[in-house]
Amino acid sequence: MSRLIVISNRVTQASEGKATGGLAVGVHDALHETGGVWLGWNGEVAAEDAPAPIATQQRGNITYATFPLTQRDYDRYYRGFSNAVLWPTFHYRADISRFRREDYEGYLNVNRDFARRLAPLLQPDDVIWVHDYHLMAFGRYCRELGITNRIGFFLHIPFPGPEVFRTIPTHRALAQALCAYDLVGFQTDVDEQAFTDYCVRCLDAVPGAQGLLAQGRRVRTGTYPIGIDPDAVTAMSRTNRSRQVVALKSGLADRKLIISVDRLDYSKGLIERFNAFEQLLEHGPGHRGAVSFVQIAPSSRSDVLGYREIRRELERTAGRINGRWGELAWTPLRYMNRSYERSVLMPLLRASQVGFVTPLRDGMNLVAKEYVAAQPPDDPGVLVLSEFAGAARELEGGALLVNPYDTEGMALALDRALRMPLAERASRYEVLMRRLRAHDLTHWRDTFLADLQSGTKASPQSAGEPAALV
Ligand code: ADQ
Repeated sequence: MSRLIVISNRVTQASEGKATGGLAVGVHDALHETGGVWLGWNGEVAAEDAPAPIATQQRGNITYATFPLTQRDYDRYYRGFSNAVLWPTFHYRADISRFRREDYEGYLNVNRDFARRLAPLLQPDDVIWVHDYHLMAFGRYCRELGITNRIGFFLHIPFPGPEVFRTIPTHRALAQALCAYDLVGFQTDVDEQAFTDYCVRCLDAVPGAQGLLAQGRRVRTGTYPIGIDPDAVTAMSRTNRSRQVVALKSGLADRKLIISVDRLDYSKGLIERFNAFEQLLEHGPGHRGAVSFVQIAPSSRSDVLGYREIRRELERTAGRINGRWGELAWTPLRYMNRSYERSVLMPLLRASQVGFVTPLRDGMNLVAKEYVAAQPPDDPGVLVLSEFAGAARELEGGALLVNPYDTEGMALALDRALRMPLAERASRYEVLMRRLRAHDLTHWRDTFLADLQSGTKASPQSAGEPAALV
């Protein structure tokens, strides 16, 4: 069996207790089975401006190959092009994108640097799996270095419609760079179609049974919705011995609980959600004093422009809602700008009657899936889910789908969820669990890697002409 090499912006080591998210867990599982290397940034910014050497650490059959970024790379590649251009634009927020040529050049430099660091570690049969928007140009640089191994790329976030993608001044070079991969995977068929449409319209690509013929080579595309390990989530949700969970339950008394868990980000639709909760109170007097809403949203990327403003706006809105509706014995909305361990989060999801997951745009949204798996089968809660989360494609029919731009519609869905009879909740839960099991994390990993390995290996001739990226 080939060795697996995983490349991602950040490398997290499970044994240090940091690997909490879907990507980290999925990558660890994949690597444990085949053995291999995980290469990427160690999360630190080096004091010196010269690139630091790779530090390798062997744990079992996995080699962690990590390095710090220089301050300049961090500013341009990470804070700049990745998180101030690609992240907003791919979430349909071209209006807040801040394109600067030097950031784009920094992005390319780091992508090239990742490829150069990988080259000496490679063996001929290694299969390379690259993750996410930080590394769209990595494959192209590997080809320039003469690397012919199979290289697959998976995009964890949405791929925007062609007209939105075109707002990035270097859109063409980015899409051309993606065509250097053997397989480009997306969360949903909508994302895959958007990429194909762009390539056909702007790169004169020709779609066919074997993938897109673009830039003188074939690139295959596919849809691989990322999943969770439902049984692991269920098991973790049952161990609610934590002090915080006990305190929350006793504070709630007999009140119902609506819960939301996100990273603090403008794509997650937090303000819209707060406003919908307020409408529920305004138009449903029966809910006043009878339901509490807990929003957990720790800051992420707080040094990227715009994030501090969202935090302030959320604090203002939460304060206003509590000031208007709160009573001495009841705080309607509790907004917590801090993170909790998964061992606390999963029991919290289980303790709530409604999971309120309403991003304005999301690649998948694993919290939606975790909410379902954390429910007690004999008295499950209801998932209220944005139709613009990738997860909605799979969870339609079981979750109550809402449009996050429709405040009234979201309030009505909350009302319906809070009053839903047990029989309907149980049958929706059954439907959802069947889907989560059929498309779990193992399925995601195995289908992507099987497709990557089944394709024809790139030959130096088919690696295509390296095109200028600037
Ligand atoms: P994220 O935007 O981080 O991920 P999401 O999928 O919801 O969003 O969460 C990933 C993981 O982080 C989940 O396991 C979740 O439990 C955890 N998490 C989220 N908020 C947390 C919090 N407040 N405290 C602790 N843990 C928290 C990106 C894309 C998503 C895509 C994933 C995986 O934006 O659309 O689903 O990658 O592909």
